[in-house]
Amino acid sequence: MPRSDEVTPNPDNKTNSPTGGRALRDWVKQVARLTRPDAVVWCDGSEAEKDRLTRQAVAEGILIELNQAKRPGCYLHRSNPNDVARTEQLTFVCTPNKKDAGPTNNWSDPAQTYTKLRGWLGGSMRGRTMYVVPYVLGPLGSPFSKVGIELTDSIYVVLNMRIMTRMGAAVLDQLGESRDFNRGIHCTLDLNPERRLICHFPQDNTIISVGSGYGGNALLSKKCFALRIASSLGREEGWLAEHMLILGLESPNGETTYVAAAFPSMCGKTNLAMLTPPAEFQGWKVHTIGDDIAWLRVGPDGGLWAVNPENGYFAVAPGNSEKSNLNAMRMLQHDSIFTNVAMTPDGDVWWEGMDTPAPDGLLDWQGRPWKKGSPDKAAHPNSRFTTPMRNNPAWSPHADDPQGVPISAIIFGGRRATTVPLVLESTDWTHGVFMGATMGSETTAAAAGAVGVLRRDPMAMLPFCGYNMGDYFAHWLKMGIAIKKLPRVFMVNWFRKGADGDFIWPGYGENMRVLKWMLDRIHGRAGGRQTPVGIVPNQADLDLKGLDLPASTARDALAINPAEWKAELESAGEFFEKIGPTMPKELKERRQAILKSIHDDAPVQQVAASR
Ligand code: SAT
Ligand code: MN
Repeated sequence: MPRSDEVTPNPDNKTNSPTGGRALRDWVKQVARLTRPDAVVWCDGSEAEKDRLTRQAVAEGILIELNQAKRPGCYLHRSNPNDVARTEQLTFVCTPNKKDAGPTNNWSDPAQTYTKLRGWLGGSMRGRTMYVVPYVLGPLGSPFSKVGIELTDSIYVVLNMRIMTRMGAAVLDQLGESRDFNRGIHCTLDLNPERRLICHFPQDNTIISVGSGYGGNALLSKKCFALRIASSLGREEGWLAEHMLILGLESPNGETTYVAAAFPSMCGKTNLAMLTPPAEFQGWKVHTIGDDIAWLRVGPDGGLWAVNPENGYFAVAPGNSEKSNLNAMRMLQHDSIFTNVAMTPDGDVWWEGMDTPAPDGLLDWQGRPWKKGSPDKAAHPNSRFTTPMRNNPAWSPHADDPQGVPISAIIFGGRRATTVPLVLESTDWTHGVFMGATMGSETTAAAAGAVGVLRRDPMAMLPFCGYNMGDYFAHWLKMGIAIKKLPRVFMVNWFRKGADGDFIWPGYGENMRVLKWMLDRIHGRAGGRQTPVGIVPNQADLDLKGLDLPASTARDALAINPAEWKAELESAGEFFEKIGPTMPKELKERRQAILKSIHDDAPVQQVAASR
């Protein structure tokens, strides 16, 4: 048996054992001395390594091989039933000063937390293998990109990281002798929720996650590094790490406009990122850059440029069908890992909302026989797929562009049954930041806890901002000065309900109609009406041709109800109070100004196409 304090080379990689620079090797040794794994394997990202680990995962029951004739390269993972979503109450930002984590994050003292975690980690990998996973977020060699190293004792994590990031030996070449890399330690322990913690130490560029194998808790590249740690780095270095998809829209005359959109988890980011335009939009093309995270910087032209730090999608499975997301259904045909979906008797996957009804003999997400009409879902509501971004037929090669893509609009959206119209445009940058800062959304199954409760989720970053939320708003306002060519800012709501309790707007591909209005605003081709809370399209400004939507329904979708908005702004004011002394006064003043201007009989003011 190899000595546990020694780095053992990857058996697949005898000729070229990647062992990184000195700082990296020392850190890996130090963690191995603490956790005592039987072996340390440096991952090189090769196909041979993937095959070997996949075979091992199947042999150990970590992955179930799906029907390879129907879905080549696809596997199913069933997680521990107590470990199916992010656990926000167990997620901590451990800054030296509590106020730097702010009122919206759980905080614990870094020294005490390190001591506690060291205790849990001591000898925790005995009998296991520790994998060294080198990855880069953002295109290799891009000025946006950052290196991370995740040490994990989970093969499932390694195989997911291989899809989600640019992972392998090339990363060590980019890193060289540099000490500038994110240090991530992930240890499965015994999946006891009593010993589950996801801790971030922004001052040390370090993450320690124990006791969970769930994506957002265990794939440290994702919410932990690319959002919590990166948002903190972005504040220091003058850029933004955001919970946003990035999408390019190409018009029939070849003009491509890129937008970035922030929505909370499970509000359709993946759908929007690869949407299929309605039949009436012939000649329009959608190009996906990313579906979850955007890193945004001021470019040489003074505009805002974005890259997707990730290389794959880790998205919700239920609800995906050929109708709701054709591209997703196509990309899931091969080389994907499914987590907690249901399995058919012929070794295929199934979930609620798929085009085909549940077949007989279905096994639910826990592997138990499932009967039609059962009140329990066959697939877990937060069941997921992990797929390489290149699998997506709408994938844009600009996702690999080191300089990123220029962003013409930022979109904020939430899940709101009332109040927020289909679309609203801000009047200036501060108003746009205000819109993001006051975003609310009804909670979903992406995080443990009650579903359907309205909570403020500013910029969809409430669970992901790695520092004080008030300082974060101030950073957004400051970025408005640094960006010379400002993107427009919009707010959308696909989830408004009518008096009958049904969604008013059909959503999915039809959202293209709303995006088209935004593009027309950007390019000076469409007007709208000015309301106290922003610019709303008139019905005639929206391209609704071919859509079977009664005029009264369209009116309901676009309505601004003064009483609802007064209550909304009062509630936003309570949230601002909770942020406390770091809350920027520009946003507080804007809230008061908007509140004052809301009248029941305010005259309608038309807005011209260009401004
Ligand atoms: O946190 S995950 O990235 O696993 C899923 C989500 O909530 O967006
Ligand atoms: Mn997300």
